[in-house]
Amino acid sequence: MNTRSLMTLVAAALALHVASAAAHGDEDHATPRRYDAAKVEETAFGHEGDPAKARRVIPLGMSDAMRFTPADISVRRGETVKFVVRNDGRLLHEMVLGTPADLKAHAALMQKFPEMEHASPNMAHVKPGASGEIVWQFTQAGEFQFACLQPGHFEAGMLGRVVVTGDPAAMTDGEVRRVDKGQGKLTLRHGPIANLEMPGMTMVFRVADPRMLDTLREGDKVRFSAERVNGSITVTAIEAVK
Ligand SMILES: [Cu+2]
Repeated sequence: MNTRSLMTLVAAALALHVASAAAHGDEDHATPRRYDAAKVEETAFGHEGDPAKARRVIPLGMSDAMRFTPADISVRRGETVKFVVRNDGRLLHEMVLGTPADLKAHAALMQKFPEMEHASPNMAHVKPGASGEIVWQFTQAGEFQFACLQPGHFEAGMLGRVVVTGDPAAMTDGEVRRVDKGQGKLTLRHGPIANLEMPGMTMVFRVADPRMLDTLREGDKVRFSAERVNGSITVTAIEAVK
């Protein structure tokens, strides 16, 4: 073999290597998963959600300080949410949803087999500077977790909590006092909100989606659900009462 054909061979091998590395990156990071209702599998903490039914987007940050921000999330049973996870660090991070027992076992496995790579709908591996998504429907009430299972990250405390609260039908009665479309805010006089342990009062809420304000008028009687989302008391569902 002459030098030239050897160089060609080396170049070809390099190109192949680069191509396969890029393919790994692309398959589970850049390209969004395609939702296929026929392939959805139920777990103890719910199942992959239909992106068309995700009415709430929850942005999350991941940092090299081995933290998720926010690390505490509340959702309502039956709700489909879209987590948009941004990697603000310089290391690879991931978000894996599961039961505390699942995640602990999975983390131990990752310590043993650090090269292990897998992709399922409850996880998003995110390269530095990039964003990933998980669309999930929580079908069971309870306390679940999300963690980064890159070797050592879970052990360093890269862990968060999802509390799935009770009955989706549990709503609070209220009356619209003010609709502020510009700010995406709604003032309601309301009865006690059980899940927030809040007594009845008149207060300003954020709304999960500004479109929720489109049909509301001052004086309307409503039923609504409110939760703490990213530190703000937020109306996550609302309907007018005739
Ligand atoms: Cu991490």
